[in-house]
Amino acid sequence: MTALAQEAPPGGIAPDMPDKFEVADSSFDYVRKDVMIPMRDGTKLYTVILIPRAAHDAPILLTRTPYSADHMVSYAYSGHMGSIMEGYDNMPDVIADGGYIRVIQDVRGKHGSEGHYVMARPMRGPLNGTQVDYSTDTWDTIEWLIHNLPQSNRKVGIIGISYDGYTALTALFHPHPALKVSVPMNPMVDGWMGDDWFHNGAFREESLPYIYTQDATRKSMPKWWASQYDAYDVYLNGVSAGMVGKSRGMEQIGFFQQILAHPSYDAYWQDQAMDKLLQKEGLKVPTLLVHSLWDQEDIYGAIATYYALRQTPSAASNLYLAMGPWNHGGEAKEAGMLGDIDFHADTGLYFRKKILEPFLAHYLKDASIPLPARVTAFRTGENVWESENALPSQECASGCTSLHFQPGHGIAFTPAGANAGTQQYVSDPAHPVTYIPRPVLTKGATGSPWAKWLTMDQRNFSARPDVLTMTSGVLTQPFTIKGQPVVHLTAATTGTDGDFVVKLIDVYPDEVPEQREMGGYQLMVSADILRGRYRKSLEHPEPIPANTQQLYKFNLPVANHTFLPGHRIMIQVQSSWFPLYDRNPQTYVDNIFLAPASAYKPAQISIDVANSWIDVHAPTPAGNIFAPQKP
Ligand code: PG9
Repeated sequence: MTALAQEAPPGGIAPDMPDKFEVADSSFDYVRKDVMIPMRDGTKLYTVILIPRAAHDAPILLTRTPYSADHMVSYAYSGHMGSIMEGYDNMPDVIADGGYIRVIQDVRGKHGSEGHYVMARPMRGPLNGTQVDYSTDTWDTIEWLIHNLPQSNRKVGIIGISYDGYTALTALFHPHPALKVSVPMNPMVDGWMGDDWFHNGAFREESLPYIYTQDATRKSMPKWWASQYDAYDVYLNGVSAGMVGKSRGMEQIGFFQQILAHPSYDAYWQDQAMDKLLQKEGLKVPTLLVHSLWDQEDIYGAIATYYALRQTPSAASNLYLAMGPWNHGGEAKEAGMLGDIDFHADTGLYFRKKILEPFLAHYLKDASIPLPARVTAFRTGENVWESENALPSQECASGCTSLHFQPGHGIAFTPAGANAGTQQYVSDPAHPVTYIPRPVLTKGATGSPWAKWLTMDQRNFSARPDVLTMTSGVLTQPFTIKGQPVVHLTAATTGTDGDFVVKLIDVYPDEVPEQREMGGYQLMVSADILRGRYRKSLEHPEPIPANTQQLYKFNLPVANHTFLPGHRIMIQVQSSWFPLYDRNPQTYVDNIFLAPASAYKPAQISIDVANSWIDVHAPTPAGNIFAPQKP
C-alpha cells in the first residue's frame, strides 16, 4: 500500500498528488537543483541550477530575470539539458553544448523569489536608500554559487536579453571577483531616452499592457484586457495614456504612478540611466554588448552604453560590441530573415558561434582561445559581416554627408536654395498615422507583427497626405551609411506642441527578380520620434510658439547599411506614430498623460525645406551618384 493510500481517511479518497513529486531523472545528462539563495538582507531568491552530469571545473552562466526561472527551463522535461533550454535567453548551442553550469534566478519580488519587485530597481543612491540593489543581489548569488557548486571552476559569466540584459549591466557595479564576463544583449538602459517606456519624451503607449501584467502581481497573473480587437480603437477611445491606464486600475501600480509623475527627463530618469551610471563606475569586467539593428523594444540601450563606456579608460581592454540584423533578441534564434528581409545566411548562428562562443570560452574556460574583434557589425543591404575598431562618433563632426530636403519632394547632397519654401501637411490627432496597418495587433496578440514591424513595408504610409515623403533619384553606385544619423528638421506648427517622426528608408527597385515581393519595398533603416516640447531641453519642456519655425534636432538609431545601385533613398516625416506612441494633443498642456479630450486639435505643419536635412556618416560622393530622373 502506498503512503498516499494510507493517508486516505476511512471511506475517503486518496489524493493523486504526492506532497513532492520526484522526477525520475537518473538517465538525464544533467542534474537540476532548485534552491533559495539568501541575500544580505535575508531575502531568498529562487534559483534553478542545471549541472551537466559530467561537469568538472565547469564555468557558470547566470541569468537574473523577472520572467520566471521555471518558465525558462520547463518547456519539455527531457533527458538532454539543451532540450529544456528553449526559453528567453537560452541558447542551447552555446550554453548546453559548451558544458556550462546554467543558473537562472528570479529577481526579488517575482515568481519564486521573496521580497518586493520594483520595475528596473534603481541602483543604491538617490533613488534607492536601502542596502540592496541588483548589483548586491548578483554579488551575493555569485558568492553562494562558487561555494556551493563543487563542479564549477569558480568563474562566472552573466548573460541576458532585454530586462535580463539590464540585470547583466547591474552586475558590473562593484562586481564580484569571480564575475569574469557580462553579456548584456538588447539591454534596457534608459527608459526615457529610447528604450521601453519613452523615446525622446513620446510615451510608448503599448507599454501599458506590459506594465500591467508585469507589475501588478508577483506571478504576472492578471493579463491586459481590451474590449476592441484593434489597439487603435482601444487607445483612441481612451484619449490619453494616463486615462487608459486608470481605466484598468493601474494607479494602484507604483511604476505607473512614477510614469505619470515623471513625463520629462528629470532626476528620476537620469539617475537610473545605466549608461550614465556605468560611465562613472568604469568597466572592470570584460563585457560584450549586443545590439539589434531592428530592435522593436530596446534600440537605444546597447549603443548608448557602448558610446558611454568607450570614453572610459578601461574600455580598451574590456569593451566589445556585436550588432546584427535582428529584432529584439533575434540573435538567440535562427536569423536568416527578418520579416521579408533576407540576409542569405543564419546571422544568429554566426553571432553565437563566431562571437559569443569564443568570447565566453576565452574568459571562462581557456585564455588561449582567440577573442572576437572589438566591434563586429553586420552591414545590411550588402549582407556582410565587418570587424571594425569602432563605430563613428555620435555627432557628425567630419566624414559626413547631408541628405538635404528639396522642393518637389526630392533629396540631394547639396542644400536647397533659400527660395525652396515649405512643404506642408495637416496632422490630426483624430486620425493619427499608425505604425503598422490596421487592425493594430500589438505584442502578444495572435497574429501580431510586433517582432518584425520595424522591417515592414512603409508604402502604406508614404501615400498618406499627412506624411511628407521625399525621395532621391535612383542610385548608380552603392551608398553606405554607418552610425547614428542626425536629424535637423526645421518646422513650424499652428499648434503649441507636436511630435516629429523621421524615417530613413531604402526604396527597392521596382522589380526584384530574385524576390519578387520586394519590388518597390520601402525598408526603414533608421527612424525615431521627438516630442516637440523637448526640442530645447529634455528636462524642462516648453510650448512651441505657434507659426514659428523651430529646429528639431535629434539622433536616429544606429544604421550600418548600404543603399545598393538601383535603390533610392527616402525620408518620411510625420507627426504621429500611433498607438506605439501616445498622441500629442498639439495644444500645450502641462502633462500629456492627463490631457483632456478638448486639447487634441489638428495642426498644420510647415517644413522649411532649405533648412531641413539628415546628416549621415558617409563620405560625400565625389560626383553625382543619382541617375537622371525619368521625364
Ligand atoms: N523589453 C522588455 C523590457 C525590458 C526592461 C524593462 C521592461 C521591459 C523585455 O523584453 O524584457
